[in-house]
This record gives sequence, structure tokens and C-alpha cells, in this order.
Amino acid sequence: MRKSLLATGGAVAAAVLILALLATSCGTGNQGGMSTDLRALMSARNLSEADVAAALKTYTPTGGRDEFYLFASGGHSGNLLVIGVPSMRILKYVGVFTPEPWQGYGFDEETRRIIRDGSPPGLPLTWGDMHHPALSETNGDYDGEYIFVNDKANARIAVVSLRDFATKQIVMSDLIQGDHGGTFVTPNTEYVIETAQFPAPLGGGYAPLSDYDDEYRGAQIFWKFDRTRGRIVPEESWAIELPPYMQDLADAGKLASDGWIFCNSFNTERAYGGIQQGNPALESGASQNDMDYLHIFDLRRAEAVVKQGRTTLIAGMRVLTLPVLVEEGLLHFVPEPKSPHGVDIAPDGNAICVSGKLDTHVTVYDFAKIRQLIEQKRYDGVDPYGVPILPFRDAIRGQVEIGLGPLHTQFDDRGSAYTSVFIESNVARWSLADLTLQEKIPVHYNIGHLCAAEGDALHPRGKYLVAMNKWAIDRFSDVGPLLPQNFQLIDISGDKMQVLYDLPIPLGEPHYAQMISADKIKAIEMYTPVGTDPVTGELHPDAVVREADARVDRRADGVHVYMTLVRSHLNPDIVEVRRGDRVVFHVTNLEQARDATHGFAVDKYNVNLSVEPGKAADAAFVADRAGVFPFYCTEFCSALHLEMAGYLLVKP
Ligand code: RUQ
Ligand code: CUA
Repeated sequence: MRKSLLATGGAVAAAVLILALLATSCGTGNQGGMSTDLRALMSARNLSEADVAAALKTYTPTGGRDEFYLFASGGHSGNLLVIGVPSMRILKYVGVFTPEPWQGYGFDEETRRIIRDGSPPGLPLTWGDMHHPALSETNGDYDGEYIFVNDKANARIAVVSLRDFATKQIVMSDLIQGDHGGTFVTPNTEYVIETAQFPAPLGGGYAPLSDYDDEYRGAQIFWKFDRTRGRIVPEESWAIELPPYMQDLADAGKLASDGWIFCNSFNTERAYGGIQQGNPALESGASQNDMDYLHIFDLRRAEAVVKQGRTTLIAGMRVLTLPVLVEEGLLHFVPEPKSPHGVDIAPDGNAICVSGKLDTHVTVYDFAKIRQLIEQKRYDGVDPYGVPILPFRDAIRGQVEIGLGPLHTQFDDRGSAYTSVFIESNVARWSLADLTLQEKIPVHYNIGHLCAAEGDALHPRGKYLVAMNKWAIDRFSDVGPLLPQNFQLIDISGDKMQVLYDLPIPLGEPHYAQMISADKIKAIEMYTPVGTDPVTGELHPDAVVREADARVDRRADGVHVYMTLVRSHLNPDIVEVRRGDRVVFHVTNLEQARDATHGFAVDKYNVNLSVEPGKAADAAFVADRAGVFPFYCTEFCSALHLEMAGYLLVKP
């Protein structure tokens, strides 16, 4: 019944649309005629004027471009989502922590190496729990060159280049077992910050939970980023040891607070669960205290102390231990109310915003006051590890009454802040100048992060905000028990916020996103010169740059096939090997025409490459089954794409 009604409704709407189109295309579409047709369309589809306004704000005719890019975490998928704003069209999924077949990511030798280098020995990981993307910054503003993402499950950080939207590097430190507070960058991307959530013995050793207070530790890693090489340099990176609280999200200071790092924490109770052992569950054990500690870290002075060599090497990482941090006065705490979550520095560099998951406020700290308290050594005592605690009342500018379950805060270009309110399912807009609530808009439902255009940078752009909602009950057509997430685009340019668009995200739980002005992205059109290895950015040593050099070489270490791809043939197209031979295909796409991508797959050998124009990539495997295995191009590249094929003959 419901189905047939819907079908009828759809048919009517389509008919009205066609009538409207006919009316305009016949030249009768003057103002009056158009609006009559539009009104008919509106009533047929049951749309209000606000709906139509929302549609007009997002609709992008074919060929049109978006004003912003949204880079969103792909959650469990381990991929990075690229979405155009305001159209909310999905532009790309970038394979990062998880093999991604379309890009051949994790299938070719070059990217398999990236995953292998960023995995425990002998266990190339096949998933990641991506949480927080961070765009590279220059002078506190996004520069559109790189984006960094973390994998909470395996304590990994990846570097993605925005020249070709491809992953270049994954690093994993054995110092910590997982992270959550990553990634955040300093205003000139000197460092990418990664913070552990679950305390554990640093360096991966064993200690019983009864030794939690003494042997378990938190840590924050400062991964050194080399901008010219576009890579993290593990040897130049270092870390700090932290008490076994659960360190959470961080943010780097800017302007007045430049050179300082802020990180919130929870579970200063040091609970670790143990329901079967008669302990409270972690959720209640970690929620006893009224206050946890905002961590305030003096990065600049710490760099000097690292240079002096006052570090301890743990699992190959130089670590400033807690006693050194205390002795040098590098770390201070200030209380933060009731299960705090996230810390966000306002564009003025002075207001530090922290929400309490179990509090109804956003607490706004004043960096100038914090700095003074530190200089005057005005402490309210120390924590069990000797870290001085600044007096709460003297460190804050004030508190904004927001509602139930405030989480994260972003900013616009007109002095407003926007806080996601999880329990109430809304976005609260409030004034940074006088700390008053201005407006709330409902979102559907259970919003986690939110993302305003360049909303955590020095110069936010305003205009758009995306609410990243965890639940989507009743928003979309049913797809069984596992529901998509819901991104809601909100227009924040006017005096009233308006929800414009719902985008279901069906491949994982995105946590955070960043939105950058599209004109800052300078993507390449193809790999030049022909034979480029995208991972190194240099000529691939085994590239075949002229078809005349295509060949099969039998060598001691296996059969090397030097193959070229050009519309519409692979050369060589017949490859004969013996069972047990190691086979290495070195494949180069000779095309220098945009979008002339070829793929390369060998049937039943799990070989799958994406070879974009100018790219060279390798596929290596042992031909351990005899038989006839067709290989072919997997991208519909030309009229004779189906003929772009050949045979791998594996002789018994
Ligand atoms: S935080 S569960 Cu980004 Cu609100 Cu991770
Ligand atoms: Cu090349 Cu299809």
C-alpha cells in the first residue's frame, strides 16, 4: 500500500516536472508561466518555500563546481571522503588505511609497502578507524597541500597529498597502542600531533592492571613533518609521557597562544573497568570526579629541552618523561568540568573552548590569564604525578550555558561559535564577544563533530557548516539494521541557520571533517612525466616510457613483464610462465590525456591495478596454479575497451 502510494507520488512529480520542462522549452516559459509550473511541482512534491530555497542553495547544474571541499573521515572504512559543498556531491574516497580496489590502493607493490611500513611486523593491517583529518596549515590557515588522518585502532597517522589525492605515508609508533587525539597540526605544520587514549605501558611492554598507576601511561607524539619532502620524519619526531588519564583531543595555539598545545582529558579517576572483578564499569568509574584536567603544554620550550638531549628512548621514540616535564615546567593542568571532550581555540588565539559531555556549558578559558598564572606559579596544588594545577576560577573568561551534552566547537567569520550538542541533537550558535547563546537548530540525530568552513583556522570562512550526525533513524529509506550516518549541511550565512541538505554516509562512522575553500586546492591533472611512481613522485625505476621497450625478462628472481597501456591494448598481451614462477608486472600507462585511466587485472590471482595517465605501478605474485588466466583493462577507456586484454599462461 505504502509502496504504491509512493510510486504514484513519484509518477505525478515526474509528470509535473516534464510538463514544466516542456513549458519552458516551448518558449512559453515566461516569469508567470514558470512560477505556475514551479508551484505545481512544489505542491506535487509537497515542498515548502523554505525547501525550495534550500534546493536552490545546493543545486549545482552539470559542470558546475563547488565552493568548498569537505574532507571527512570515513570511520571504519579507513578511507577519507572528499565531498563538494554546497552540492554535497561525493567526489572521491581516498584509500588510506584500508585497501581500496578502485585506486588499486593496497594492491600494487608501491601502496602495499605503505600499508606494510605502517603495520605491525608480519601483519599488514586491512582496516583503520579513521577519526580526525587535519589539513596542513601555513600561518594558521589551511594551505591545501596535505591532509593528515589518524587510525584510532592501531595508533597510526597517514599523510595524503592533495596534489593527487593519494596516500603517501603511514607511520605507526610502538610507543602507544591506540590513539584518539589525532590529528592536529601546528600553525605551520611543523608537527602532526597524535595522542593516546588508553593508557598502557609505554613501548608495548606488559604490566598487570594492578600496576596501573605506576606502569601505565598516556603519551602525546609530535610527529615532525618535512614539508619539502611531504613526509613525516620519524627520527626527528618525539613524544611526551603523560599521566594515565585518558587524554582526548588537542588543538595547537595560534597568535598569542602560538607555541602552546592544549589537550583535554577525562578519567583522571584512573578507572580501568573490571566488572567481573567487582569494579565499576569504566563509564561510571571514569565519571566520578567533577573536574578533569586540561593539559597545557609549552611546545617551544620543550623543543629546546629535546635538543638538549633530555629525552629517554622508548620503542625508538625520544620521550620527555613526566619528571622532566615537571622539572622544566613544561606541563600545567587546569581543571575542566565533568567529562570534558575536545578543546577548540578561537580565531583570536586567546579563547580556549572546552565542553563537558556531562556538563551543560562550554567553558571558555582565557589564555592571557593562564599565561599569567603560569608565570606567577599560582598553583592549586599538584596532581599525583607532580604536575602543577592552575586555579580554575582564575583561568576562565566565563561559561556559556549551551544545553545537554555539548561536544565540539567551531567558528565563523562573524564572531560566532558553533557547538554540537549531542544529547539534545542540535547545533548551538553563541557569541564569542559576550558568551551568550544566540540560536539553536535541531539536527537529526545525535551530532558528534561539526565542521564550519575553515572553522578551526585563523580565518574562518563562515557560510556553511556540516553537522556530522551519528544516528539517522527515520531520515532515509530503510536499509536494514545498520543505518548510515547523516551529514546535514547548514547555511550559517544568515541571521537564522537553515538545514539545506541530508547526505547519508554509508561506509563507516565519520568522526570529524575539515572544509576548505576550493580555490586553495591545486590538484594535478595527470602524472608527468610518463612513468611516474605516485608514491615517490619520481620516475619509477621499472617504468616503460616507450612501447618499443615493452618486453618479458626472465631473471633469477622471476619473470618481469614490462608492460605498457595505451588505448586499447596491453603490450605484451601474451605472457607465458611456469607454475611456481614469481611474476612481476611493471605496468605503465603511456597516456597523457586527462581521464584516460586504464586498469589491470589478472583473473583469479587477486591482481588489480589502477593506472592513471602517466602512472607506473607494479604487481607481484607467485603463479602457483597452472592454467590460463585472462588479464584485462578494468576501466571502460574506449570503444574497444573489451578488447584491451591478454593471456597469462601458467604451464604445469
Ligand atoms: S571525538 S569518538 Cu572526535 Cu568527539 Cu572521537
Ligand atoms: Cu583501457 Cu579499458
